[in-house]
Order: sequence, then C-alpha cells, then structure tokens
Amino acid sequence: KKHKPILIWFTGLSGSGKSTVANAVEQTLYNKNVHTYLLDGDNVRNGINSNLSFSPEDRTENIRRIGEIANLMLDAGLVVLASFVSPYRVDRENVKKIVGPSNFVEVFVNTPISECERRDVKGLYKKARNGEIKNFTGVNAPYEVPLNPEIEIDTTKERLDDSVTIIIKQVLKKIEI
Ligand code: GGZ
Repeated sequence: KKHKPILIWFTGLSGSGKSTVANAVEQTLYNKNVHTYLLDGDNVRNGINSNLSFSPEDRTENIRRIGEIANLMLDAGLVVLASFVSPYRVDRENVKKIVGPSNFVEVFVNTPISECERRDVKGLYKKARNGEIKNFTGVNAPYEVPLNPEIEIDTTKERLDDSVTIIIKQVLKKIEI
C-alpha cells in the first residue's frame, strides 16, 4: 500500500511511556502494511551517537543527528517514529525544519514527573536524587514542554489502546491511506 513518509516525534520525560506508546503505534502501522522504522535511545545512543553525553550541547547534537537520519529515512519513503526525551524546544523545532513542517507530527507524552519517578523503571530518578547523575531531565536538567504539540497524551489518564487510536487516526490522515 502506498503512503506518504512522515516523522512521528515522541517527546517527554524518562519513564513517561514514550517508547511504549511508540512501539504500540509502530505495531499497529505494521499491521496496516505501513513500512516503518523506530529510532530510540537503544539503536541511536548505543550506535551512531555513542560518543555523546547528556550535556546540553550533546543533547542538541543527538537530536540534530536523529533529525538528519530521519530525513534520510523519509527519502526512502518510510514512516519514521522517534522516541527521545528531546528536552529543548529549539532542537525539536530544528528537526521539524530539517524534515519539513508538513512531514512532522509532534506527540507530547505528558506524564507527570511524580508518576515517572514513581515508576522509576531503571532506577535513574533515584540516582539523580542521590546526586549520582548530575544532569537528569526533570530533576536537575530542564524539560521545555511543547507549546503546540499536535497530539498530547498523559499515560496516567489515557489507556495505551486509546493513546494509540488517537495517534493512528492523526497519522493515517497525514499519510493518506
Ligand atoms: C535524561 C537520561 C540521562 C539524563 C541517562 N537525562 O528512561 P530512559 O533512560 O530509557 O530514557 C532516558 C534516555 C534519554 O536519552 P535521549 O537520547 O532520549 O535524551 S536526549 O533527547 O535528551 O538527548 C534515560 C537515559 O537515556 N538517561 N542519563 N542525564 N535521561
């Protein structure tokens, strides 16, 4: 089935559920025969961006490279999903410019930090509170909330299935299938 390429950009705190939602959206698109690729910390920060830290400068470079990689994938005709904290508004805006505003869907996974910290899946919030991680987003590094996200989800209020339905509806409209 033919469809337009777009980049679905998931932004939110560590533990907000970005990757869970992105994975579920990707699965649903796969079932509709949409050709996708999911970029996340696992396949980017462990590979091409393994030389980057979590300093503000390196986060900016992380997101810039991801934007350029996504742009190549859009050239190849894919629907690209990207799941990164991406705490700086200007960096997300820059990605939008790289791929072209009409090819970009911003999904703000707006789970309250109290809930992210309660989950603390990887024990990183605890470490950040202990001072073991110096620049942890939401604890001692900033997160700039999106001012105009196309889609906003609070995983404490929305069930995963409902979040996926909302996103898929918007995405299918954009990719015209
Ligand atoms: C934020 C950190 C940090 C610091 C390690 N701040 O829950 P996770 O583990 O899997 O997601 C977080 C991930 C963030 O990487 P990104 O590439 O998405 O960040 S950014 O967009 O800001 O470049 C977390 C882990 O890496 N992690 N140290 N200091 N998250």
